[in-house]
Amino acid sequence: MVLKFYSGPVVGGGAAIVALALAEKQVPFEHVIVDMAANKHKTPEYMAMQPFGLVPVIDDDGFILYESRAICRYIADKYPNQGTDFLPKSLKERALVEQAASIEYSTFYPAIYPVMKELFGKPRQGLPVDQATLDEALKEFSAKLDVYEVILGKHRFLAGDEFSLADLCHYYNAPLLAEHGIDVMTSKGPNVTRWWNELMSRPTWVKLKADGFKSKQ
Ligand SMILES: N[C@@H](CCC(=O)N[C@@H](CS)C(=O)NCC(=O)O)C(=O)O
Repeated sequence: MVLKFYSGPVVGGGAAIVALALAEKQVPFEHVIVDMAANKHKTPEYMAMQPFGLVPVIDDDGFILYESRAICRYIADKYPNQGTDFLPKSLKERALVEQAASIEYSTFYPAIYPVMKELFGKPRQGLPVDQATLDEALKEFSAKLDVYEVILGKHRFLAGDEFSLADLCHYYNAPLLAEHGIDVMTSKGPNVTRWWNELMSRPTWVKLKADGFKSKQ
């Protein structure tokens, strides 16, 4: 049975990285749109799959998995011999990818979250954006990118010279910044700019943004 991928209709958040992982590994899937406006992600049926009532979720022939980063790892491990090898098997290469992936989860994401909350969360709740709060959040986030500038001065991607899960996780919500006129990812320094431009022009990503979550069976 083809893998079922549940998410909202828009390429963003955890659904963006799951869709990208599926594309990189050339895995066919059926996309199931969860009507979040109608709170379908809070129904008992849906919450039996995802107890927090969040997207995304996959159903791989009855095997239910949630948490987008865990799903990406599962896809990489399940299909080692097809598509992009973004989760290496050798001990030290894998450790370096996990180190960089931990940076995304424990440093990058917590720093970008307050920016996203101010920029998107507030308007969605009908509240005005507070420019001083946004500026402060951007300043904090930007300080993390200073360290990225050093790391990316040593190699092409975050964990070395190959694209990996660590890079992939950065598609979670950072692409939304430029879409809303915030150029922090391409104004910090030459290394972050080079890396980010490479990620944004990656063919799988360009296609995903153009086509949306096309079911591929
Ligand atoms: N850590 C989870 C976070 C999932 C998450 O926050 N999903 C958001 C969309 S990106 C959601 O479902 N929001 C709906 C809600 O909060 O009701 C993951 O990466 O899968």
